[in-house]
Amino acid sequence: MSELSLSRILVANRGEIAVRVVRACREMGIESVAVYSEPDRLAPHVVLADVTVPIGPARASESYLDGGKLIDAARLTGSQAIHPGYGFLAENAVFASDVLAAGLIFIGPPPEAIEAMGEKTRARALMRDAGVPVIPGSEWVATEEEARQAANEVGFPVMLKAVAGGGGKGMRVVSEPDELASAFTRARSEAEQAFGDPRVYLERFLDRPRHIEIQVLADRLGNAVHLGERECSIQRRHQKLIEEAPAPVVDAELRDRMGRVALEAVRAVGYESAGTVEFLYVEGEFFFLEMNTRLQVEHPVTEMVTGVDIVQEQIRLAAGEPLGWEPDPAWPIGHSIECRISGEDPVNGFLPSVGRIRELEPPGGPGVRWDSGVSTGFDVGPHYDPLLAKLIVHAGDRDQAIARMRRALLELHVAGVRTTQPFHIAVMGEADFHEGRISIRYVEDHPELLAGVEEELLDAATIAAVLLEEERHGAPMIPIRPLGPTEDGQLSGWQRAFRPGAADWKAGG
Ligand code: MV4
Repeated sequence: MSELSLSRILVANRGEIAVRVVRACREMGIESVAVYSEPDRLAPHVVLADVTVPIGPARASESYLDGGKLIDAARLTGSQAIHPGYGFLAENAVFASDVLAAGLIFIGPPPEAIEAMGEKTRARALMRDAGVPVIPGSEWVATEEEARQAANEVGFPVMLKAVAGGGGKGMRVVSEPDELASAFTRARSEAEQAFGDPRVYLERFLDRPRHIEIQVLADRLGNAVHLGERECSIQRRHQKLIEEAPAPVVDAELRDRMGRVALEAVRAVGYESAGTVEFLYVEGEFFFLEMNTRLQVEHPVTEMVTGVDIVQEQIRLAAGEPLGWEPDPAWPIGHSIECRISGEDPVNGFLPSVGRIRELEPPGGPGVRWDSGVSTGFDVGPHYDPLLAKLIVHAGDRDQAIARMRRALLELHVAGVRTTQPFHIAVMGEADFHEGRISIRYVEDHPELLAGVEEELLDAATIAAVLLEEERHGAPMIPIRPLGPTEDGQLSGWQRAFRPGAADWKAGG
């Protein structure tokens, strides 16, 4: 590889993604600078970096969201570039242009591309003109009467969306004409509240679509490639829980079509760097939803099935290197699944769970990747995104990947903080998931996955063993081992489980 013009990068983030970027830097012979808030003083991203800079108190607005401090830290440390990770300032066009104005490289797209994709009706028009299929819908509608006319043209049910939207805020389904008046008023005031812009538009409402997205990479010379799709439907309240590549419903022909369309989107906004074009898929049709102008949480599943290091590519591209390679026609190779391990208690409505991580034993073995932002002894606080780590597996095909993920989840041991681990174990045993029958409503369609501990299934000996385990660990036990008989390899709800070797653990389904 030719000598890169970058020798030091400031990582303007924390947690697992900051660790991921630090790792990419080290492999490329680039020094990394970690920034940290007070409670993150001993966090893994700080421990692993070459240089560290304190940037203030826990409150994100005074640390990780303070663009001025981050740019000062880059100057102070002689960094030539800033990697924003995801979240925080990653899709803030003002921050991106402030970085450029300071004479630094922003490891991401041009600010204009961030801005163009931020305004939804503008993005839709841009995409439509580029030949990208968009969901049938309207421009922004100023009055209830305009909304009614547009809804009649599009056909009920419709969805009202905020022009300044994204992430699901200010969205409203309108099933029939009667509901339009109040939905219009509410959507506008919600949009005003959330974004300071009351404008709304409408689209035909798609029921139970799949969320499928295409990963792209583009250089500043106009070369662009796509790395295929990720299936990201399994989510709750717009937080993804499980992602995989390839998508069960996408064959080579559809991948090629979606990939071409994604590259048209890239061209239309003058995109550079790594990015993701999101689609809703329903019954063989797909429609542009939005473009994420950043590195995404779920990028590893694409890395596993292509062998491309997306973060290293992103850094190379930011340094001005040409893309310089072609996608391999053999992609995707095998199958990859990612489970997000977050500090949320799935038994209690995914309530945030905070506290000290007393014990942490990550899984290992063939095809297992553990991207974590925490270590034993770390205090998980309430200030930041609850994502603790990502468990990623790669195997020959989807069935093998599910078996491998289930095996890895059963090996994982976390004590001190409740996590989404048991939810994931339940999904890996659920029939619809096995059959690839998923949609954005998968979690609400499967309330049994959240049924919680079924005490009546436990006999006295088991309860005694569980209590003993809890006492030994000084904390509520994290269920990691499905207990009791299973039918056809699936769990009926997710059951109390305990550590291998702690008591009479039998092989589950
Ligand atoms: C939709 C939709 C159904 N029909 N648009 C949610 C976030 C926002 N960016 C777009 N979203 C949706 N738009 C139409 N016309 C359903 C959703 C949606 C969704 C989309 C992707 C991933 C998760 C989702 C969860 C709920 C709703």
